[in-house]
Amino acid sequence: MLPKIKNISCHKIVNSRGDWTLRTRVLLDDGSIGIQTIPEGASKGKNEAFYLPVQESINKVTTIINDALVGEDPFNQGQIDRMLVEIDGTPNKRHLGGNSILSVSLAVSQAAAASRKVPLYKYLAELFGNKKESFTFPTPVFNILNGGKHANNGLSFQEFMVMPAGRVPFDEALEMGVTVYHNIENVLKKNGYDTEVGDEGGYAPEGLTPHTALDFMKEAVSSDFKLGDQVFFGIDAAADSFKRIITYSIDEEALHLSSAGLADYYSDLVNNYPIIYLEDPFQESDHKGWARFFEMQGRNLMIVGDDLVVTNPRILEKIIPKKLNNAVIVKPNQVGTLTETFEFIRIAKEAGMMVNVSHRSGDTAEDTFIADLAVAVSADFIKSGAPARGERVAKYNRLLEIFLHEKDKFEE
Ligand code: 2PG
Ligand code: MG
Repeated sequence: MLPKIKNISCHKIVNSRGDWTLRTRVLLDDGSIGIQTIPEGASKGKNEAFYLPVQESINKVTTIINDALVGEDPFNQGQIDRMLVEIDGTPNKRHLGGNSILSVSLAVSQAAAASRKVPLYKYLAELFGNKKESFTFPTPVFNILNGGKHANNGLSFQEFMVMPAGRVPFDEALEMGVTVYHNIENVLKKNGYDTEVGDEGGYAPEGLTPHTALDFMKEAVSSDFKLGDQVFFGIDAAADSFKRIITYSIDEEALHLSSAGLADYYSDLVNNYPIIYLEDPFQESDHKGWARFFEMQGRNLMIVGDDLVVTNPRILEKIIPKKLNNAVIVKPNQVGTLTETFEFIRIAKEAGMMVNVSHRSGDTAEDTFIADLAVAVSADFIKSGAPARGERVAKYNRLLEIFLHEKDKFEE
């Protein structure tokens, strides 16, 4: 007989930012267990699934959701997620909470994989319909300098990242990230800057501007790699956080720019630094700004929607015809179920968009789900912050484990 869901329990734990979050456990009647903790963003998109206060969320998981799902088939992920969405009954999962729903949705998939005795990425690949013989690995995008809402250092852009060129083997990519991370620490020290870190493990000294940040990155990369050949730059501007009523304000350079002015500012950066990736360059509602910039730079650059599309398949469908972006961020907790996350990825791929699976700034070391997810769906990229701090490296280390397993086919 196929196993059924026996019990769903949940308790609170502390995340990387010192905030409470959920740890949900799904038990099957064959003894298999799936455990999922839930990340939380700081620079959230307005249309993300609702994050219910943690105690309320625990109550929903252990009463309404547990009562509804006990006895259900854990291998029918589509049905489980449909039930969760239907019981919630609101457009943004306000009733049960996106956090409650996601914790159960993902924990069910983990319990199912455990019951089948297959690694999670293989089970997820099967659910997604990825029938590849061998898995491709996402290119990691390492965040080495933090600003915006992830630091308190007056730097407007949220994330300054380095990425290897093309598809280098994952172990080499990780080696590059680690080397540049140490190099930039030395560059900062040499130039008299502090080396405290922000929420995602990147350095976050006061006194940086976008230009000095990129100059220091140039120095940090150039000592070991060919800049613009082996290693490129990426930025998550998270523009919502420096948008004032009318202007985009880069206060550290005394700039108060219109949307068109900001597009020119970015173009200038792209002409002077090897930037190939720009995430949330404009506020999510500034579609005119996105469209103008996409027209200018869409052929040269990955223009990545995060807050713009919030992993929501219905929102992405409306955005595609507007020609605003050519890549998307995938964060399961923005939408709340595994099935909707898969649907979003499918739509993005069909539209020819690059896919970057992402952590959140508040995260846990226990949660490596996005590593397995990125491999399962053959995502182009993964971003999980700096190659430092437990909750960030847990994902990279899990990818390394899968990579070595797939490469050498060693026994799990
Ligand atoms: C982002 C994310 C992750 P947060 O904007 O891409 O880096 O930040 O989790 O704070 O929304
Ligand atoms: Mg972002």
